[in-house]
Amino acid sequence: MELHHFAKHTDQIEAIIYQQTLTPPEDWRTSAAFRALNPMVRVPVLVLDDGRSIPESAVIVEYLEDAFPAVPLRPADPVDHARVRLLIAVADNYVMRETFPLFGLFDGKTPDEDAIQAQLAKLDSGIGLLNGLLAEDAARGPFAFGGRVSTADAWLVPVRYTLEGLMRFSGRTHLLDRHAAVAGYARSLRESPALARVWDEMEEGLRQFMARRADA
Ligand SMILES: N[C@@H](CCC(=O)N[C@@H](CS)C(=O)NCC(=O)O)C(=O)O
Repeated sequence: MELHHFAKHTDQIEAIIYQQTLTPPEDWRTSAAFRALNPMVRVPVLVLDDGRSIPESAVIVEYLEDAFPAVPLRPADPVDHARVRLLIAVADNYVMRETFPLFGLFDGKTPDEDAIQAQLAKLDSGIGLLNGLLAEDAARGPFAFGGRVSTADAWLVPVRYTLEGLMRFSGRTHLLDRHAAVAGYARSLRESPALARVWDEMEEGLRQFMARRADA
C-alpha cells in the first residue's frame, strides 16, 4: 500500500482515507520488495515520496498528525487526548483483536460451536466496554469523542466495519443488539463525508474480495 501522493491532500483525514483504500501489490506476502518496506509483512504501509516507509497503522496515524498539524485530529487538552487514546486502545485491544479468530472459526468446514461461543463472549465483553465509552459522550455529537472527528474515528470506522463484515460473514446478525452506541456509530459516522467514504470504500473492497473468493 503506497501513499505517494498523500502530500497533495490538505488534511489528515484524506491521508487516512488512502491508508484504508489503496491496495498493495498482489504478491506482497512473498515479495522481497514489500518485505523491505515492512519486515512485519503486513498492511498498511505508508510509503513516502522519498521512498522511506512507515508501517503499523498506529504509527502511521501519529505520523500523519505530526506531518500535517494544520488540521489537528488529536484534542489539544491532555485529558481529552487521553480519552481519545483510551477509545483507540479499547477498540484495538478488546474489540478488533477478538474479531480476528472468529473469521477463522466461522470459516472452518465443521465450525466448533463451543470455541465460537467462547470467542463471541470475549468479543461481546470488548464491545460492551467500547459501547460504554461511546455512550458516555454521545450527547456531544455523532463522532467517537467531543462532537468532532478525531484520531479515535480513524480507528473506529474500520473496527465498526469489521464487526459489520463479521455479522454478515457468520450470519450472526444480533452481535450488536445489546450495544446501541456501537451499532448506531455506523449511521452517525456518515455525518462526516470523509468517514463515510472510508466505510464505502471498505464495503467495495469486501464486495470485490467476496466475488473473487466465490470464483476461486
Ligand atoms: N498491528 C498492525 C496489524 C496489521 C495487520 O495485521 N494487517 C493484516 C491485514 S488487516 C495483515 O497484513 N495480515 C497479514 C496477512 O494477511 O498475511 C497494524 O495495525 O498495522
